[in-house]
Amino acid sequence: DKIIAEKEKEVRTLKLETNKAAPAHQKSVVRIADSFRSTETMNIIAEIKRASPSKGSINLEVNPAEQAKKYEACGAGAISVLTDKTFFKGSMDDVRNVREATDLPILCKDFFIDTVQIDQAKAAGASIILLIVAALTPEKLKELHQYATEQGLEVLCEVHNEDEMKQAVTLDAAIIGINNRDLKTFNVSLDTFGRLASMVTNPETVLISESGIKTRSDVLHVRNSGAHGILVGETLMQAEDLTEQFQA
Ligand code: IGP
Repeated sequence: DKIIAEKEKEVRTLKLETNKAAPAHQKSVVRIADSFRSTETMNIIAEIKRASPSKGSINLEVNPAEQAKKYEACGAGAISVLTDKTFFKGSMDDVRNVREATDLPILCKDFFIDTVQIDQAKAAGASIILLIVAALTPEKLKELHQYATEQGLEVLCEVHNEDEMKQAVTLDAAIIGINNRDLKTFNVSLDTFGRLASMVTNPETVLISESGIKTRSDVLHVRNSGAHGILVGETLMQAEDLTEQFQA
């Protein structure tokens, strides 16, 4: 709730600044709803995350463009960039810098509550936005989902319990992210993934397991429950040897 209050302030400022928005990026980028479904191996969305409310500082010195290039070289299928400033110390400039550095799909990870933020993400070069079901009313969720889709963006629809999953299924979201971390308590349980994944009936839906993934056995665990992809932040931001970490 604190996060949403902060976002509302931010959106008010953004609306005043929209005329300054840069023209949209022209790179054509693969759609993960297609690319993730057609691969046998696990798809990795590698995240640029400087800090978080649960962990504090994770890696404040990171150069997002360099980090994205390393992720790409290691075989990441997409890059996630946390742009929230207040709680995660990111910015929309991070997306712009990563877009210069790679042609991979970019997920702009923020708390989206207004279409003006979607315009901004697109202009910065993102191809996917995050919609957190827990942070939106059903009407808002539908409105933002439709708007982003019309703008040619993909939507990662994030859920972490049964009620939220029902909403994502009703929306017929093409990509559903199951967050293993409860955003209120910060508790992580990888079993959340399998429990909620079993509620999805459309075989075309791409399922992403998000948060708290650290080891090879974690990856196998969610893979066996049907994950097409994983979203990994902290483990990759703190890895001594990224190549080794990706192979694990
Ligand atoms: C990555 P981790 O535990 O690998 O650093 O988690 C990602 O799932 C996490 O950053 C995340 C997130 C979010 C952050 C998932 N959903 C919503 C902020 C808001």
